[in-house]
Amino acid sequence: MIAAAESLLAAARKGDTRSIARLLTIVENDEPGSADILRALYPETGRARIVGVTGPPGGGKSTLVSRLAAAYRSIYDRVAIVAVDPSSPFTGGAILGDRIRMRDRFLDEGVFIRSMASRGHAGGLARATMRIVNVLDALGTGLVIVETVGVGQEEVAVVRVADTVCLVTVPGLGDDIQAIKAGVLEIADVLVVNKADTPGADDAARDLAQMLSLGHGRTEWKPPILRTSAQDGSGIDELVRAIDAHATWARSSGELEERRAGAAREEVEALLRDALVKRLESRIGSARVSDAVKRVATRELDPYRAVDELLDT
Ligand SMILES: Nc1nc2c(ncn2[C@@H]2O[C@H](COP(=O)(O)OP(=O)(O)OP(=O)(O)O)[C@@H](O)[C@H]2O)c(=O)[nH]1
Ligand SMILES: [Mg+2]
Repeated sequence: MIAAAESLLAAARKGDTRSIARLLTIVENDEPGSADILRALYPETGRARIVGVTGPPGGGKSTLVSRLAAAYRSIYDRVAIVAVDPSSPFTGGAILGDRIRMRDRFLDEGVFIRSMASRGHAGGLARATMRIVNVLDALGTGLVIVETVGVGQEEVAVVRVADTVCLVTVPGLGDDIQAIKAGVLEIADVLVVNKADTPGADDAARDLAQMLSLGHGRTEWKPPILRTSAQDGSGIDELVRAIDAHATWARSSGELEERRAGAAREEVEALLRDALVKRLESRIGSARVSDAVKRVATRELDPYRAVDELLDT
């Protein structure tokens, strides 16, 4: 391992927040040294619980996540929040402001907050998130809560790595609630109607129950539907109990093992693909690859033939 990464790791293990932040930046962006760091830490991963929180923008996810983190601090010495912010970390002033407010309101030094940009990660957002979670896990974080906006495929992929996925909706979405249906409802283990202090929470819960009844559960787990107000804190204890109940079920049913095996397979296959492409390109020669790409672009060659020809060399 390069010396800089080694000393960073040593400082991070002692709990130095700046070193932890730097370490996370290296693995998030897959900078030089990233693979070495993850290699060194991997044997110590797999201990942290991972809870995913997703849902439409502005639904109160960050507020709810802060409440959850505060509640779980009675069990875990260290809790981390990893928030995938749709805006850039440099322009996301409002979000950062929110987070500082929340830290003041609910959180103590035992909670580590990390924001990630939602774009620009080599190999995808879900893998970058998983690298961050692994580092936090190895550094002794008992629980990592991952927050993403549940809109795109990539965001859904992010929370799929969680042991328990919470889908947060709000009253008054009306027909818009259909928008969250695709992909997200299928992976939700716990459904939350947040802002239950505002009108329409019963309707929202009923709509969710109806949507659930249409789907065919992949497992025998029946996602409970809870009402919370992250603002005043009501329903948070029940939510914690529901998340814990799912975690207990996931452990005993083999679901947890299956999810973790799925994540491990995806990571190994992704690395294998990267390595194979690199190795093949260097064997074939990048000039030949570029030439084939050019001929595909000008319709002289179809992409299937191009690959056949390149592999034949
Ligand atoms: N009335 C009410 N307002 C809430 C509740 N929870 C959050 N809010 C407010 O809703 C707004 C959005 O809250 P956030 O926690 O930032 O929501 P978010 O889902 O994280 O938002 P994005 O990350 O931007 O998608 C804030 O003004 C919160 O104060 C709640 O339970 N009731
Ligand atoms: Mg948020």
